[in-house]
Amino acid sequence: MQLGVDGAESAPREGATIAIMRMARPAARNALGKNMLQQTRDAIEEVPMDPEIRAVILTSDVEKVFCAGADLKERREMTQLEAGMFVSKLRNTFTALGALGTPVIAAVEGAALGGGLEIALACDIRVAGEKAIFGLPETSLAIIPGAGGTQRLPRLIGASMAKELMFTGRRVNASDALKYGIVNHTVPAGSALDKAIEIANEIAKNGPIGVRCAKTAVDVGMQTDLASGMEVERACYAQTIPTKDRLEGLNAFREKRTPVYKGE
Ligand code: CO8
Repeated sequence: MQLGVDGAESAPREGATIAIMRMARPAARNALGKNMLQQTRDAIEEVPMDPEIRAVILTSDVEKVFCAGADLKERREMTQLEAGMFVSKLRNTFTALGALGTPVIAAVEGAALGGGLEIALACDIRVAGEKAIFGLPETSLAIIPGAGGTQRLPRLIGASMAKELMFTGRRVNASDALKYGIVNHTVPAGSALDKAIEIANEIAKNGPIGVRCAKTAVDVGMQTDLASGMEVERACYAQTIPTKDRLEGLNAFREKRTPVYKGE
């Protein structure tokens, strides 16, 4: 896994950048083994250190595969204790990705299976090339999704279809994934990253504190009842009031110019 920061050509203005995390383990089709998981964790921890990052894109450098899930060969060599610790780290790493303050977009080409779908589910937005394949095949291995799949998929697409996909382990194509609501967009094969960058640039033009607060309001609110969620929204909204960016937005509107948000 490499964390790169996209350069000026795709940044909407000086300062604002988009970080791109690229999974690159072709021999194992990006299967998440111990090393790759640690690298993923390291890349995630780097993101908050750069305040200019306005969006993160998770993608693959391996042709035709996003991520083949947990490394089943390494699993074979693990003791039960090691396997338990590994799954726990997998779960925590995906949660850390989803908990980043900046929006995270998964750009999926090819197979996103098992843990490969679970890491995409931990992202805020998913974009798929039309040859992408999605599935949670864990029950075909006599286990269950253990890195958030049983919780994030039903919240995203509803319990009934999520159960069908988990119970059968069926692999679905990009157009079905769009129909079920697993992905936000399907695009021609090979252009998922371009679409993700386009969305990231749209996000990066907006006030970063506002975007962060919106993410928190949705994520925390989705875990609670409506009345509590409204209180979460109120608290998140209040965080935007004292910011310089809010005044900049109002001034830019009055002066008929594009606002320049600094995250202050
Ligand atoms: N783990 C380890 N190696 C893998 C994995 C994997 N998940 N997936 C593929 N590979 C390896 C293959 O074994 C093969 O290696 P080799 O060349 O040494 O034989 C190489 O990658 C290429 O594989 P293919 O020839 O199959 O490549 P294709 O491009 O034809 O197909 C696919 C790519 C569609 C991704 C296909 O490889 C596939 O279906 N892989 C298995 C997907 C899968 O079932 N993933 C597991 C899901 S379960 C999960 O993620 C949670 C498990 C939790 C376990 C707990 C861990 C501690």
